[in-house]
Amino acid sequence: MDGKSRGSSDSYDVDAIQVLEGLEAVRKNPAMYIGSTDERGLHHLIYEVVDNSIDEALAGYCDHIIVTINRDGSVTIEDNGRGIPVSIHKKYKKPGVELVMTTLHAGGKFDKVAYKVSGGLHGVGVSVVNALSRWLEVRIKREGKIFYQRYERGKPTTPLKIIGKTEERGTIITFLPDDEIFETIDFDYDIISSRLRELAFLNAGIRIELIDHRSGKMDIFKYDGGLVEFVKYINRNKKVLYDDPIFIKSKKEDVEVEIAIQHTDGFTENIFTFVNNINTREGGTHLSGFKGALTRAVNDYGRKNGLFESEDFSLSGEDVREGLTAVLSCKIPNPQFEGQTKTRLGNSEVRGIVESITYERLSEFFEENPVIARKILDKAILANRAREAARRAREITRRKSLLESSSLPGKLADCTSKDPRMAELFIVEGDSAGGSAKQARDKRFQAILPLRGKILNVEKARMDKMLKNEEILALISAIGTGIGDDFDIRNARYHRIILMTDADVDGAHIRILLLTFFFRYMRELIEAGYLYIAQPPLYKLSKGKRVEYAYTEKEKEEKLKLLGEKGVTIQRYKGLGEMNPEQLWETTMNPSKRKIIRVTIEDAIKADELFTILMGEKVEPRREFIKEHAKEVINLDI
Ligand code: 0RA
Repeated sequence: MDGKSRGSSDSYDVDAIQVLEGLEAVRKNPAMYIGSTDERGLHHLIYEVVDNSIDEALAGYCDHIIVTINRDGSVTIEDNGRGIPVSIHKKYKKPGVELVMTTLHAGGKFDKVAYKVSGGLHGVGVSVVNALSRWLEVRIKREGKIFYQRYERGKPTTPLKIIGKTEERGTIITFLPDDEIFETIDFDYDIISSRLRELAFLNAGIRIELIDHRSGKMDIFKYDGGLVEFVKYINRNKKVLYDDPIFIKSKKEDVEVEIAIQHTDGFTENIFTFVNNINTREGGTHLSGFKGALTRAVNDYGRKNGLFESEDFSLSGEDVREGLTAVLSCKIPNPQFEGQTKTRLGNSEVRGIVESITYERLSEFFEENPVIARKILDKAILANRAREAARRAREITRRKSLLESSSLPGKLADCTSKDPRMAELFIVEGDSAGGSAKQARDKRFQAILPLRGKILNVEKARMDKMLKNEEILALISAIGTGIGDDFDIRNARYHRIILMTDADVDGAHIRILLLTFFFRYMRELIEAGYLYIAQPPLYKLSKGKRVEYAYTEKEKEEKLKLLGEKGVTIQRYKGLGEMNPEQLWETTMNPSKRKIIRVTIEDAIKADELFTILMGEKVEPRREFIKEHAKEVINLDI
């Protein structure tokens, strides 16, 4: 059937068919619209609706958003914006809201081209949420009335009705995700709350509430200080060089730039960048503009004020960024997202804009705040010296390892395969578990590196000191990528690096420590998705000859019922050492049966935060943390 050849009189029918096909396409290939149908995709449904409310807020019409998880598992998003239009569209002869709900990117603000970001959607429109919901109800407060319409799997089941009167304005959308589409429809409070907190930081003044009627939990996020409060929050457990973050806000050629900067006394660089509220994890032109300007402004100030020892001395970007926490947020009209996860900003015009705004404002700030400028310069000069020392130390270790015929550590039991795509490295805590793992493994593609003793306290150590630690050296040379300036992902000897630690406090501790190490010194490895955590079982249940393993408390209860409760022996595994090699293989190492969890940058950030609390200089947060988490630390899900 060729719709275009028809007369204009029945164009309505043609449109209706197209509309239908539009949403059918979403249901047929949901991943194309929301990235995936796993937990991540599920949560994107909420973000998509919330993004529309945030757009209303940015346009100046809305300052309050409430997200409610209802007892039946549905979610309600309410805002006090203008409300989705309800008047009948001249061409389509339907209320605006019905078009918005049933057409892919229909209507005024939905005309903007959809762009996909890291495994998810943004700006694809609420119609996608509608298409992927078992049911969806929309209520609109507008023109003195309350309007209502219901849909099931994207199709209207009622017309738009007036159900009451009100003087308020706003939109209330409630939906239940379709369990035929999603692997799980169980919303996770913590996942939602951290994104909403982030949105509240990024959009100063908007009040965002989260209420969970399943558990009674709730949170209210409202940050009048915006990015300044964001940076303070990130640094809340760190020692800072100056109390108030430096704040820059400016606009040039339709590009809005906001930056908050604060240095800590630590050694790591923590720059978070966002474009239109999307985390640009892979960086891009805005980030490189910012970095360039920061280096230039600090060097210019140092030179002008005679802080450098010689004429030709200059600080590197890394020197200037040591201990830096910064959040950079840009709002731009036509973002181009590139890179593997579509989270790198490609717009070339943005580099110069961010660079000139940062340089001007920062230079101005340094002139007006010489005490803070001096602190930043002293820190960078110190970093420069340490880096020089580290470089010399590295030269020595490099030469030393060249002298030794093979640079692979002695305790590494390597695999036969030399193809990194196939090869796996298990990092195992302790020699006895290491021994079991060596017997258990499939030698063809599984390598084992046992780590002994308390690994170096990375927080208090500098790069040069760290390189002398035997455990860390073994780890670095086994992985093959090098660290810091030398890091090159192409030299990774394994594309799966699996942390296998005990399910007890020490195990959790070592896991946090290793995650922190990877986060700080081999971050790209995490970003490439090479780092995993093994999931050893918590329990072994046996009855006669039947043996079942349980990986969670819930699973233990289920399997207990399955085996018939009576006469079941339950063994709780506290350490990997309690399993014999066969059991270790069956439950934890065998690729066709095991469950391993890929570490995300978010996990690593969480670990880094925990690490700072557990091992950092400040005593009070650590005491608080241990008091609060004494029990759960054993089962930390990171
Ligand atoms: C289309 C046009 C206008 C607003 C919206 C959609 C809108 C959508 C959502 C989704 C959740 N909350 C929302 N709030 C508004 C512009 C309305 C106007 O011009 O009055």
